[in-house]
Amino acid sequence: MKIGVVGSPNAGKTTFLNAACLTEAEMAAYPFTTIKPNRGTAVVRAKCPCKELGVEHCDGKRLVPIAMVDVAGLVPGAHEGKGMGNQFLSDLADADALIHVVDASGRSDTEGNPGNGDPVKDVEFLEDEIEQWMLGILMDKWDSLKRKIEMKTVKPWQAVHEQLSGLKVREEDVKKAVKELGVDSNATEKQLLEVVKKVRKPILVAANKMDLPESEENIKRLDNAVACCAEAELALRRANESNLISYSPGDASFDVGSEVPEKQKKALDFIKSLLAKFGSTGVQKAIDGAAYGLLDLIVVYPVEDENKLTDKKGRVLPDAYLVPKGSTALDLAYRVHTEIGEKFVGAVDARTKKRVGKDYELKNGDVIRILV
Ligand SMILES: Nc1nc2c(ncn2[C@@H]2O[C@H](COP(=O)(O)OP(=O)(O)OP(=O)(O)O)[C@@H](O)[C@H]2O)c(=O)[nH]1
Ligand SMILES: [Mg+2]
Repeated sequence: MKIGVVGSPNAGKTTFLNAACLTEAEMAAYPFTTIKPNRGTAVVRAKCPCKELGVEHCDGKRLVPIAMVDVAGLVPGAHEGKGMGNQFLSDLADADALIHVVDASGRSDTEGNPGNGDPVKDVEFLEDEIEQWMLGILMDKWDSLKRKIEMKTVKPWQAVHEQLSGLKVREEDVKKAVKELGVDSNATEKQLLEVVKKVRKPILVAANKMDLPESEENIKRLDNAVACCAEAELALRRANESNLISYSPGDASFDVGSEVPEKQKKALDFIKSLLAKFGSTGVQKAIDGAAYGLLDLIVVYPVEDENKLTDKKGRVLPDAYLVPKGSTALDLAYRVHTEIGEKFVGAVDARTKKRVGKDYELKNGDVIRILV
């Protein structure tokens, strides 16, 4: 599973990635600082089953890894090559969901230069860019796909899925959209755009720079956006790494140690007041929202000993995997390793100690031993 971080130049995308992944990618107060994508591993919060099952692992707050990629800023017309252009959209191809980092202060224009921006318009144009980019990929091959449909070598939904499969669209979504919209070989570009709108990568809006005074009014106009301050999250995560404070991603507060210099204390006090107002920095809330809200993921824990809940080395609940709801025991086996998937003969639910088959549908928090 992978989250793509997108948005206008200078919106704070790389700051968001660095905060989420504790990476050191270059950030700066001018547009197009990022050209090549920055990659990292963020975390999704989950409830660890250790306490419920009476084993020693953690304090019950589990941080499950998820891949993240931050790309060059997108400007209106990016799908036609404007700004840093089209090829940068392809860095998003294998992202399952997108977090759109918007500069909620409106202090930057759509090109990322100082000026008057409108975060609500940013949300609209970005959705449009993503849709036009995907439509372009579909239209590129539509003539040959059309012939295949006419010759009945593929069904219309298969043709659309084949062409968009590199973009992580879901088969069931494509089937549903193509059926609902009655797409066949005579489909118009307009009709295909409607399909793309229904199957495109889901987007969560992170209204960034909430620390700036102009943001407050704008955030009210951004429906369903997560108010966010990437800069504050980055400061807290780094201060926690240096043992200056005690902070866990997504927390509503933090404890300040005695070693903190006076100047830093002031900055931390300001962040504390932001957290009191907004509940958190919003970065973790946005990531959790993408994983659970947009992608409907669940967390499962493979083990090799269903009684001790350990792997071969005796590590308790060593791994946690994010998988789509509806995944089966066999899907999990393949996720652990292709070879484990190929040798799969069954699985054991560690809670009930009952054996389950390949089609067993995993539940959130399941602890599973795979038998090979
Ligand atoms: N006030 C404020 N500034 C922020 C916040 N997040 C990022 N910034 C600032 O915004 C500027 C741009 O940050 P980047 O993370 O480089 O932005 P980007 O979207 O990756 O920019 P490009 O790679 O150029 O597209 C920097 O000066 C950051 O310090 C925030 O939460 N609040
Ligand atoms: Mg950047």
